[in-house]
Amino acid sequence: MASGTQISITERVCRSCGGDRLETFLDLGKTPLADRLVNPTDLGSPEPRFPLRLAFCRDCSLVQITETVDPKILFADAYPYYSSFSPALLEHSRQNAAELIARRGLGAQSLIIELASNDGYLLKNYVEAGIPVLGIDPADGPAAAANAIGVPTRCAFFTREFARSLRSDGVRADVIHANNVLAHVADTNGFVAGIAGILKDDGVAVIEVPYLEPLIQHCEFDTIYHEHLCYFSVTALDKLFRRHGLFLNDVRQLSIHGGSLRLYVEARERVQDSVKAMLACESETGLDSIEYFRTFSTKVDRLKQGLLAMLQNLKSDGASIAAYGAAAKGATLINAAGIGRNFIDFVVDRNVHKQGKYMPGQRLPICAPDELLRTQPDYVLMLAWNFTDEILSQQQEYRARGGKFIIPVPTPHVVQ
Ligand code: JHZ
Ligand code: ZN
Repeated sequence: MASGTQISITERVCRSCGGDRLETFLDLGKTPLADRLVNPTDLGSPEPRFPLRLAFCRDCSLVQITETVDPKILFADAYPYYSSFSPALLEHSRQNAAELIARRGLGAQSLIIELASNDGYLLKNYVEAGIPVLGIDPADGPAAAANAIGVPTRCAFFTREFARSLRSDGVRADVIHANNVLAHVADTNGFVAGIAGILKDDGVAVIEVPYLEPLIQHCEFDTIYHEHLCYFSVTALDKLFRRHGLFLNDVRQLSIHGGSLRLYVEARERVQDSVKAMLACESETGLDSIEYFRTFSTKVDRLKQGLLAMLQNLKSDGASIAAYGAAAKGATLINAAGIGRNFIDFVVDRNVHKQGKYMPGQRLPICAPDELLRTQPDYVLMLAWNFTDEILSQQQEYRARGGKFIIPVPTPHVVQ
């Protein structure tokens, strides 16, 4: 990491509305970057750590972290996340594309753009149907993987300026996908303005974001890390899009990633009941007020302490424990709770780009999943708890031999 350049800044005003009434309600301390896995050759050097604090904007209700780490450091260099390692995500994406193709009569005359298109996991469905696509992603490894499977992808950050240059080349999209990226961009308004700039008048932006409500209700605090700058409610999103002449017309709740929203955003206002109902529900439950968030920090502490107590008991009974999923959220969990080699022998992950490296901070070694059958630890801490069903069904042999999983959220519990 380059020294001497400014690699993080602390924000004083809201990322969306620019208001200065930000109120911090959770402090996870200084943590290393969740997706910056440590190479074996770097084990001798310390990792940079950055403050991780969550705040609520009293003006527009947006929940956000207050530290912005330089995106080039977060995403561009050796970014290890490849979407295609999850069969469930691939199926979720296939269905999303198939439904839009049918509903909107997309064909050879259409253009589909995906922002943060990663390794082409979603756009490949359109390519197979003969529909022109353009992927845009700043991470060179995943972008190269997409081009290699025939998904044309430009390796770049999507910004207001980039959108302008696309538009001046005559590029305008019928559908813009942006999954799990809106929360990641430092210039939230520039990104949304860029979408407005390249969406056809009758086009739709189909955007997926993790939803704030289950994060708070199910204590999914480990999904908080420096890549995730914003944590969205429908209330905050509605305001954000309107500022750029776009309208959140339809919304669906999805179970993926611990609870997400799929947003249908258009240039023409025709707000459906789905959006009206969620706005009403959020104002009823208080998601638009700081009071709702006041107890969250205590809940997080309770979860961390409960998990540590469980691991300590198992260890003192002589149990061996591994972990599943070198997920970014896993890095937050182990670093915030202080779960290191004293508890966990190794982490397994199917992503070959992660194997052979070490989890940030706690430096747990990452191996291939067959290590579980080779060493048969007594317990496995499920760091990728959002894929629990999928992983449990893959691990039937380990479980049949007596292996058990510890699921950390919403409250730590064991499954046989
Ligand atoms: P996973 C990522 O977060 C990164 P992470 C990113 N910041 C984001 O926004 C969210 O997703 C949405 C592995 N695995 O996807 C793959 C198996 O080994 O929950 C992953 O390394 N076997 C962009 O990193 C990890 O687990 C399996 O069968 O928290 C899961 O990480 C499956 C299903 C996954 O997200
Ligand atoms: Zn705000």
